[in-house]
Amino acid sequence: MSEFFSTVREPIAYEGPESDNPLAFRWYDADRMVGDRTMAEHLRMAVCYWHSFNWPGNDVFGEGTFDRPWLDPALDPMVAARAKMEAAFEFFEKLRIPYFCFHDHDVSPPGASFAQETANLMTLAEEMAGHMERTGVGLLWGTARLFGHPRFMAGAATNPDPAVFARAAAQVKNCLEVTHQLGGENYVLWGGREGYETLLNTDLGREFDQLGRFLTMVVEHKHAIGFTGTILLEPKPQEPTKHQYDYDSQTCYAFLQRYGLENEVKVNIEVNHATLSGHDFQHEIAVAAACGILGSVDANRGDDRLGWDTDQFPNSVEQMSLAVYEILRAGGFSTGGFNFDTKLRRMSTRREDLFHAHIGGMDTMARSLLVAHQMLSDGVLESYRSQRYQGWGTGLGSEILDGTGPGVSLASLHELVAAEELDPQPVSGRQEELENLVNRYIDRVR
Ligand code: XLS
Ligand code: NI
Ligand code: NI
Repeated sequence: MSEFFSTVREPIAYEGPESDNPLAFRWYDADRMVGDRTMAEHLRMAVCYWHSFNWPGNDVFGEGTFDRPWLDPALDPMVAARAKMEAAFEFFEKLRIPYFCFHDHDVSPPGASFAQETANLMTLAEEMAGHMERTGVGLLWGTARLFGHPRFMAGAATNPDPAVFARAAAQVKNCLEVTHQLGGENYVLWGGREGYETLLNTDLGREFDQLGRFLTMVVEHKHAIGFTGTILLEPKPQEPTKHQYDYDSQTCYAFLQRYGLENEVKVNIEVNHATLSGHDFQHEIAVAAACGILGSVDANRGDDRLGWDTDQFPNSVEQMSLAVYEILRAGGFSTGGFNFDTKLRRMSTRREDLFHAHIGGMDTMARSLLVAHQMLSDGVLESYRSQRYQGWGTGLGSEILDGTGPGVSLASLHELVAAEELDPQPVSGRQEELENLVNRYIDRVR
């Protein structure tokens, strides 16, 4: 196919913060060392196939507005999938993004039968391997679309009909194997319809067990085929269902523990899902890190005034810096990365808009990385924090934690308080001072 993004002639280059070229990076300098890794190695950014190439720009009230010729229903589906793939890889290469992510049905038409669906996916995955090899773009993660077809309207693994569970399992087997073949680094399960619309017809306990069983089978198959990537759940509280079981990171952790999967499965945290669940993004990252299940991130942003998943491109360094800080504090990504699970606004109809959107997102992540890394390496927040908890490292604190000495029971603590008339004094949390400190880093980083 001829060039699709013909107004962008060259790969996007780094030109520095003073550049006014809208088609250049001002902060993302892939090979710049930040501590012991390059920016590219820290951020491991990915473009998502679905919003960027498979969505025509429709909404519940209106039709598609975008210029995406391969979405024309009159085209043969395999021809259309190939044209889409060419355009997608042209975009990845020109943007110089190291990774992408996909759902099975983004890259391959389902066809009329399951046999057809499987054959299409295997054929197109092989062609995709060729594009990956040619461009050097890697697969951050694959996932199966278990929420689009009407058969999944009442859930996939949590469907009242076991045949739907079986169909979903078969689809995941295909997609997990393709992800493995393509060298994917993770496999994601977002439970789009694993939840309920009304409790009047729902057996919650049964559905939890079905979901636990499904995930166990996915983990077993991962080991059976030798896939060494990470299996990730993607928490989201609702939308499309009224209530989704993978509500937030802490809920996912409890679920994983209940089914004995907490050492096998991690989470893929999405910014806009975090805010929908009533948390902020930094909170979700910090909880996942504290539970040892921080896997990967879907980078985007919501709208403060809207209660749904608007999937806008991240553009707040202030917000992102704090989240990246939590990620670095936890040791950084291993198999995970930042996937732009983001979509253009429906009026952004120029082909080139996809570049502007991603350049802004990538620059936001890069600048946030610089802020977070500087704060962490200067140790300023960490020294406040360790000072605040220093009592827990020795003496009474460690005796309580170890269950020794006066820390052995409520009764022994009662004795201690009575004998010594313990009367600890409140200590300032210094929140505003710390907030000002963070702002100084945001202002100064270069
Ligand atoms: C939807 C989810 C979805 C997953 C992949 O809200 O973010 O896009 O990331 O299935
Ligand atoms: Ni997502
Ligand atoms: Ni989402």
